[in-house]
Amino acid sequence: MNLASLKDRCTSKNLMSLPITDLFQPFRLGPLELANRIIMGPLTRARAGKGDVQGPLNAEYYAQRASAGLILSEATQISQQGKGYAWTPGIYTDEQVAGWKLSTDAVHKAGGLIYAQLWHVGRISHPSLQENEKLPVSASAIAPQGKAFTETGFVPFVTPRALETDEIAGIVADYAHAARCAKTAGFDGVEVHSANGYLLDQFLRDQTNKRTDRYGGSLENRSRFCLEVMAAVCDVLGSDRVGIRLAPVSAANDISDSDPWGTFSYVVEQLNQFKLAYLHCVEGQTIGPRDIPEGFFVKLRSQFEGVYMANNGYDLELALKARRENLADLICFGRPFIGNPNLVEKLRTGEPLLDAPRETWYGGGAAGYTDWPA
Ligand code: 8OZ
Repeated sequence: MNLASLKDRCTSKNLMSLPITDLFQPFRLGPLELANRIIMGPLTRARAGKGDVQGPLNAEYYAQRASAGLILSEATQISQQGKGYAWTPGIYTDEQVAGWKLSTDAVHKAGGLIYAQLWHVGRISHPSLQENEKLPVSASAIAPQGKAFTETGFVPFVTPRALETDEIAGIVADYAHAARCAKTAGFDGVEVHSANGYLLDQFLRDQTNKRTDRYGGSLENRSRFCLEVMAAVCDVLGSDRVGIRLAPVSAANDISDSDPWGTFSYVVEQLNQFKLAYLHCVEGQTIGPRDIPEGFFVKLRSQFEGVYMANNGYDLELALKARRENLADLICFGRPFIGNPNLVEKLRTGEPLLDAPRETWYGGGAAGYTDWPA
């Protein structure tokens, strides 16, 4: 179904004069006026250059997609320690800031808005991606199942080193530094990536956090790191330019929790103190099925006193339903933005979407990146 066919079905004159959906209508997000409620989700594309610096090609890619209501950048590491994949960009050096400035300028020139997604992968890394081949860090010394994506291919994950209690303040400071860098680079805000089994998620969930200090054990303790990061980032940018991403029921990167509802309803309640720009949830399995416990995200959303951004497997039909039933304020589209830079227009007119093959997703150059027809 597309919007054109939906309109065809409305025969009453009255109905025709009413907007069928507000999906394509402007939306106020903190100080920003989004052109529509369609968000380009964070998409790892692994095309950064030397020093994890983005360049003109990345700027062209983002500018091509500027008709999204808001672009969320690909996950971007806050430090070398936060890196877990080959060729992902950073946002902590002057060169990285200058590189990102090309993208934010290009997006703004094209009439769009862009947030940076701040990322620390924790144990989802490998010594070959770390400074001096150090061990990756996590809440506890528990190895994830699976393989790391390095410059020489996939290699098994290693057992990470558990962070010392007194190291955590330094990582909070790294997030604040990255937020300052994002501001200097011209981003309109930042999203803290606290989902998909990366560092903050490793602290939140009880399968990966076996700590006995003030960052482990109780819900209050497991949430402490994430909330400290949010406070620090809000301090830098103002909370109305800060969002957070959670994936409460996703098992991505070998993570789980004995009580996802207990953990994440607590986290969301605590997040209310900040008055964030939004809460962004991966509903179901990351890059996988929307297998959601009954009512989970409806309840979670009702607990959050702010804008709710829904993500995972959305197509036009599901997005229209989400707005019709007011299940979400903003709808994130991820993979469809790879092959359809003008996705918003295509959804509006019903033009068929192109499906970008998996081989184009990660790594490489312009092919499969900036050469999709608009
Ligand atoms: C796919 C490939 C590499 C990274 C995430 C940042 O899961 C990612 C990611 C996804 O959030």
